[in-house]
Amino acid sequence: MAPAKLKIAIQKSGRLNEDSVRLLKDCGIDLKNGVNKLKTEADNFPLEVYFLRDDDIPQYVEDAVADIGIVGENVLYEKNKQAEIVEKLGFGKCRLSVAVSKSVAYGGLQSLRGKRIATSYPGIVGRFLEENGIKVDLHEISGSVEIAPGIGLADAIVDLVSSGSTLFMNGLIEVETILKSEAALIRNSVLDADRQAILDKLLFRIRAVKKAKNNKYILLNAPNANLEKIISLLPGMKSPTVLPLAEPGWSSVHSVLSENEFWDIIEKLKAEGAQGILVVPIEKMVI
Ligand code: PRT
Ligand code: ZN
Repeated sequence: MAPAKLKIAIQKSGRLNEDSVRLLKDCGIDLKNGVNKLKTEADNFPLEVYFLRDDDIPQYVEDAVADIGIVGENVLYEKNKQAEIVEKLGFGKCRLSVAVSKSVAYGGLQSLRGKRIATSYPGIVGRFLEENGIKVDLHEISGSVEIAPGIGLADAIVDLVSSGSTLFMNGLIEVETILKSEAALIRNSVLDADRQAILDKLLFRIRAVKKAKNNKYILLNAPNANLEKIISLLPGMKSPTVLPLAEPGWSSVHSVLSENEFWDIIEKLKAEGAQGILVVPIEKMVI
């Protein structure tokens, strides 16, 4: 019998395609014959890749046509299929928000009662309004939702927002956030032992790639007199590496810093006399 392969569904083209393919590549997985097909496989990992419309991915994963998939949380929740999130992936970040014309004074959620609301997300929006006990006139439209208020089709819209420039260009302002979303790895709830083992291997790599992206490797020269203070500023994985420099009284210190605390710590290091600070990206990080 041929060895088991894990089947993954990713977006064929669109906002999540490039990052999904890059994630696999960063995990050391090389796809055969490019990506302009319906299906391909990896040369060096037991993975089969299906390229699909994002809207179809939750259904394919529920039906076990694909074992796993990469899709926006917004699509997963809208489709309401039996598929679990295994890992959030940190790209495709956006929010599903209510927006109204900037010329309207917005009086809170209750003011939407009885209003016409246009959206491509009737499932999520319907559930949200029901939970809040608000009845509206919901219009499902499949695209260009942002023009609905301007052409008199709706009083408000619910749409995905990332930079906010689409809303701004259409004279709309964001007034409520219903959902925050990012791309997520989803899975069918039942996988046989072989496929589960492949998924575990893939997840191990994905987590190492994610961790590396959020961290930087830092090298600096420190006067020995301030070494203890400088070391105390560095979180490191265990403790920093300290090596003597050729110049007496100085040491070279190496450590790992997370992106979030980066600028804050650099400033403090400089204040303690650190010099020649180098910050370099990390490709993979396994701890
Ligand atoms: O063809 P297929 O069906 O596969 O793709 P699609 O056209 O349905 O989806 P696509 O490629 O546009 O988006 C895929 C996923 O990217 C979405 O499901 C979200 O999870 C995520 N994502 C992240 C976004 C955005 N950011 C986003 N800004 N999806 C859409 N937008 C649109 C939004 O609808 C609005 O029109 O961008 C506009 C707003 O952007 P800003 O930057 O002007 O605010
Ligand atoms: Zn779609």
